[in-house]
Amino acid sequence: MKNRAVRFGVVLGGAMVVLTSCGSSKSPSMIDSKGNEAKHIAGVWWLMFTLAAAVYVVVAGFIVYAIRRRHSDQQEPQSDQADTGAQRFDDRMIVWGGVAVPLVILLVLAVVTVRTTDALRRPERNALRVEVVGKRWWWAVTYPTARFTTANEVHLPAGRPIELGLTSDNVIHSFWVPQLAGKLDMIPGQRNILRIRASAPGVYEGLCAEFCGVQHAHMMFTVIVQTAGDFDRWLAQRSQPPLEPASESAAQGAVAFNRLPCAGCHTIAGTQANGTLGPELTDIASRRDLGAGTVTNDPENLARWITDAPSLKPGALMPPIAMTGSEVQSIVAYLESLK
Ligand code: HEC
Ligand SMILES: [Cu+2]
Repeated sequence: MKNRAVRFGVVLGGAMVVLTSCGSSKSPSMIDSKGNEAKHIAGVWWLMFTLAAAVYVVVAGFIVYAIRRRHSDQQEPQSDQADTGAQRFDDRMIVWGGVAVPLVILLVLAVVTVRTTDALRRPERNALRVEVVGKRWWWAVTYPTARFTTANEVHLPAGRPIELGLTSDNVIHSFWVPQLAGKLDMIPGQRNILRIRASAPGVYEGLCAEFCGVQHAHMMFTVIVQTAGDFDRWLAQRSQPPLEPASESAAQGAVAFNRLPCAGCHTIAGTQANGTLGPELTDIASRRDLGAGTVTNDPENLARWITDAPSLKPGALMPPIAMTGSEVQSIVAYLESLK
């Protein structure tokens, strides 16, 4: 019985370590930090983990000790004198182990947490501003310096401080890139500031961390961190409107796009399409996913998405749209040309 309890404790402890530290490419771990802010947070996490593990080991030790003592007490009852001695020991343990030590641990954690939170909020000069608005269920991303908007992908330069302005025009969302920074709520009518400095180029997964409706689970995004040079080139290229459709089919697609309801909900820079209910499509061909991480962006998924988006993302606020086969073909060709 005693052994089983101990074994259970060890297994539970081990399982918790494994569960909290596991991460895959689509669900990254916050302790695998790749940015300044995430490193601070991971530091606090490790401190908490170490202290909690120490407390766990000590408490488990006492449980084993208590079980043993009761066993031996039953076999050979102690004298009265030994009993009062044990009582005094127990009282001291309650004062130290039950009050003094927890107080010190909580105090240390409080100080470290407050100092870390403070460090994360400190404004940095010449930070690059990027505005992100939480939508249902996708992300509008704007670069005010370049007057360029995109969706569901955030390009950032490595090593440079970034000021992300976060807000929402519907319900509350929460912006979270575990490997780069802590999560921060996106609240209608308020602009919260999240500071990020990514240490190295790479692709980092982000997600909505506040339940926001039926497709909350399909509200993901990608952060693409580039070298400063690559980023500047990307931004300069994005600031230009897309080229005129080159192929016959793409040109027909552009016409169909404006005739069908698409243009009322989507913007394509340099054209008459200027709707804002759906994601900007100016650079749709260069984006990795469709529907905020729901499916890969390839011609097949694109064709299915534009005719019946809710079949891929139930509840999506883009209605199924009736089109002829050739309209679908040409619109896909047009969207594929928007790089
Ligand atoms: C009523 C508004 C509305 C109309 C009309 C509409 N869309 Fe959308 N569209 C949306 C919304 C909202 C989303 C985002 C859905 C989501 O991810 O939850 C979207 C997403 C998309 C996406 C995926 C973008 C991305 O980055 O994930 C494409 C491509 C797209 N629409 C193309 C079209 C085309 C082509 C048409 C016309 C045939 C069209 N849309 C008509 C609202 C609309
Ligand atoms: Cu959300």
